[in-house]
Amino acid sequence: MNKMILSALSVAVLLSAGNAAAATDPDFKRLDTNNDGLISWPEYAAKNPKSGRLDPRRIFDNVDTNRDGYIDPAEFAEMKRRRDNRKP
Ligand SMILES: [Ca+2]
Ligand SMILES: [Ca+2]
Repeated sequence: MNKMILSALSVAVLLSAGNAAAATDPDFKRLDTNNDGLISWPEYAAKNPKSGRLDPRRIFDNVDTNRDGYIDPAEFAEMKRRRDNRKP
């Protein structure tokens, strides 16, 4: 019994450590519609329809730096950091 609680706790700690970067970021949560902690291309595309010159697929691929097909919280935080640095 205690062992089960302990392992559940360590899983929770591991998960929160891995997603610490942006798991609580409301922008990330808005895009992660199924709440699995990753933004998939369909999730991104649903919230970012193609408009004008901006191609959401190119933006998505740009943010997905390790090319696993998902934007994780660290990649999302890095994208926001780069975007904020561009501001004057
Ligand atoms: Ca998701
Ligand atoms: Ca990725």
